[in-house]
Amino acid sequence: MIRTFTASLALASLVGSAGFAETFEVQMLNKGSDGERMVFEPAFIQAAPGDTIKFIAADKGHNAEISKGMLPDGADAFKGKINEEIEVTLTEEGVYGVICKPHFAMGMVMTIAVGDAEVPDTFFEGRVPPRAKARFDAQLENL
Ligand SMILES: [Cu+2]
Repeated sequence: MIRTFTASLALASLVGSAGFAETFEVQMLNKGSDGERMVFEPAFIQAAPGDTIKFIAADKGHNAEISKGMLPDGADAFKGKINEEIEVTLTEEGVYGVICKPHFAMGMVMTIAVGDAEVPDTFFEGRVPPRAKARFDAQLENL
C-alpha cells in the first residue's frame, strides 16, 4: 500500500512539472532586429530543466548545433542540418553554447542557461573564432 502511494506521488509530480515546461523559440536570421548580421534571436535564454528550445529557420542557410564541449556534463549534444527546424529538450542544468556552423566565424552563436548555471572553466577550450568569442562573452554577462 505504502509503495503504491509513493509511486503515485512521484508520477503526479512528474506530470506536474511537465505541465509547466516552457518552449522557447529562437529565430535563425541573416539580420537581427538590432541590425547585427547572422544572429540567433534571442541570443540568450534562461531556461529551466525540461524546457524545450525550438530553432526556427526564418532565413535560409543556417543550422543550430552544440559547439564542441560547450554543454554540461551528462547532457546530449545536438546538431541540426542546414535549414532544419529542430526542437531540443534540455534536462541537464548548466550552460549550452549553440553555433551556426556556416557562420560560426561571423559570430553566429547563442547561449542557453538551464537552471542554476555557471560557466565551466573548460567552456572556451575548443576553437572559438574571435567574433564568436566576443558574442559569447556578451551573452554570458546575463549569468
Ligand atoms: Cu547561420
